Amino acid sequence: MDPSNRGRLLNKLADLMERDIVYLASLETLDCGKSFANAYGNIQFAIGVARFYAGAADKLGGDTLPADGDYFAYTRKEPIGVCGQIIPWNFPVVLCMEKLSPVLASGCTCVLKPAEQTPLTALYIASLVVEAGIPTGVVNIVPGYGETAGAALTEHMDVDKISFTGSVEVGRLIMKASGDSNLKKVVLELGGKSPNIVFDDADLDKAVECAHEGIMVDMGQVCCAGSRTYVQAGIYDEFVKRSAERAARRTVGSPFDLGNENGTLIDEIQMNKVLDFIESGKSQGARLVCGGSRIGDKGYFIKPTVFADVTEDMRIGCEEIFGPVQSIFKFETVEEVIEKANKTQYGLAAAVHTKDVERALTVAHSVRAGMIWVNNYFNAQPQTPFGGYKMSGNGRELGLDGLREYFETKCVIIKLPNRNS
Ligand code: TXE
Repeated sequence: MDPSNRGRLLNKLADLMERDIVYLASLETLDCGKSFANAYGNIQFAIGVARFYAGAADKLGGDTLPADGDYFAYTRKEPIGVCGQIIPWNFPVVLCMEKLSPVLASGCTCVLKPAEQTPLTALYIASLVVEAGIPTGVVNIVPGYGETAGAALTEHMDVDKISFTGSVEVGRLIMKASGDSNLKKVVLELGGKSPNIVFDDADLDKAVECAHEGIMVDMGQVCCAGSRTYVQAGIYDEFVKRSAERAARRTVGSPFDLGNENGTLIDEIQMNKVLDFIESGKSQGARLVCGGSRIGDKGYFIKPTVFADVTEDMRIGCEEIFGPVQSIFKFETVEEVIEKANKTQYGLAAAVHTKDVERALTVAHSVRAGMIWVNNYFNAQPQTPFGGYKMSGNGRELGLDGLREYFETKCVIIKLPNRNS
């Protein structure tokens, strides 16, 4: 199919998602427990991703190369082929469209496996794929469990690429499965322990709010959550006090009630994992200043929790919690905080809050992470590449970098009768 036609079909899919946005957002809320407002915002973002890649479908080409001698050389961008795509439960529609859109734009095909906890929206999107007129067989959505359906994709000899978002443990299994089968290309988007650094000169109100949202949104079940809040000594006590007050005000309850900022965690397993981290924070000497327990005994609601005086050797200071738990650390100097920020196996995101542009850039360029936010947290756009350093993964999604991951580069070298002919 012509690239411009692929773009048209992708735009048609985006139109249909826009038409059914309330239904999709309701399904998403029902399935994963995130607030309806967030689910709605997520789907708007996913539609933006589809439109970005629809526009890009006929834009990425190869190069002509300055070859030496009597040769003419150029590159072609060819679609990789069949892509296995495995997604988790925290952003089902966003991740579905982050993976489907470049497949359609590039001319690949895919088999996408949603998470076992949240298959509903991907299945509904499958019906919209049909309605949009995307040819049968191009997009295949296959719900199932990880160890069976997911593993089958990673081991398959006819799958050319796996794009995976999920845990580090499963990321390792996927790399191994690739090595044991056909060495398929693997792109991984894994976890994080992202530092959110606040200097003395930052706008305190904005920084407190930003750090709060950076860890509490979607109950903290976000790979790039700001799960280590580093605060400079001069404002530390005031920052801790205001963060505790803000967390105490955060509304938690039915995700369909528009007055609630947080809904429920995904399931009992995740809730118990987070409660276990909270207990470890208490027993390892962090200072609990807000929350610290489950809400009631029905559903999987956890009180927004804030620990102060956290250090990197505590479990809550170095492991991914994936829950509404803010960990606040104290620091004195730029050099010290850069060293601490980098002292992690992860490298997904980081943020710095300061009015000093030189300091902001020093931190931005010294922290080894794929996304750095200055005086904001979480701003991701369809145009901006997203992905991690170190054990947060490899490859990129979103932006043109994300699209390039779906192509092979073929180089054609032609012998000419004469130099410069
Ligand atoms: O992830 P899994 P889980 C982190 C977070 C969370 C932890 C566990 O810390 O607490 O991981 O969550 C499929 N072969 N993140 O258990 O198991 C599975 O079916 C192929 C961070 O839900 O990694 C699902 O579709 N596939 C993360 C997907 O992998 C397999 C988001 C993710 O599940 C498989 C989610 C296998 N052997 C959790 N086993 C992020 N980066 O945002 C499982 N799967």
